[in-house]
Amino acid sequence: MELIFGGFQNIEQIVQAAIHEDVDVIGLSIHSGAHFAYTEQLINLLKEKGVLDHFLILVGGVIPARDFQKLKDIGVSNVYGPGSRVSDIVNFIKTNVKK
Ligand code: B12
Repeated sequence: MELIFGGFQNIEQIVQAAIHEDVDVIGLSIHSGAHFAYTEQLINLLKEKGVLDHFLILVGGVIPARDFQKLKDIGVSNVYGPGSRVSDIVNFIKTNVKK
């Protein structure tokens, strides 16, 4: 896998980079408690551009377990909170990447 670490970009920059680099997965790492706001913004922008189907969307970081399903309901493929095993994340990506 090749990883493009975006650093601390805003959602517009992340979407622009994902489209430009033609990535398979967009992963957000959010520790601030603002996971709904950022994730909704990401999904809405991808929808607006008509490219939501192109990407597997993953969210990780300090996300309470009670929010996992709500994030999936708005379009996230999977959510990984603290203590997640990297091997599980890698396996999920390998199994679910869309191309
Ligand atoms: C280093 C650090 C930072 C660095 C991050 C630098 C960097 N480039 O990564 C900096 C200084 C930038 C930072 C900023 C902030 N931090 Co900070 N930070 C930490 C710290 C010390 C370590 C985090 C870490 O790397 N852990 C090691 C990794 C391996 O574990 P992890 O982050 O839990 O990740 C695992 C899973 O969550 C998951 N995962 C995480 N991200 C992703 C992404 C994807 C795509 C996937 C698939 C999986 C995944 O997989 C990992 C493996 O299991 C923690 C305290 C701690 N000991 O955890 C606080 C901590 C996470 N930070 C905290 C806070 C509050 C913040 C800020 C909100 C501070 C602020 N007011 O701005 C910001 C938020 C930044 C953001 N945009 O989300 C709190 C969160 C509290 C909460 N929400 O309940 C913590 C817990 C500290 C604390 N006890 O108060 N932080």
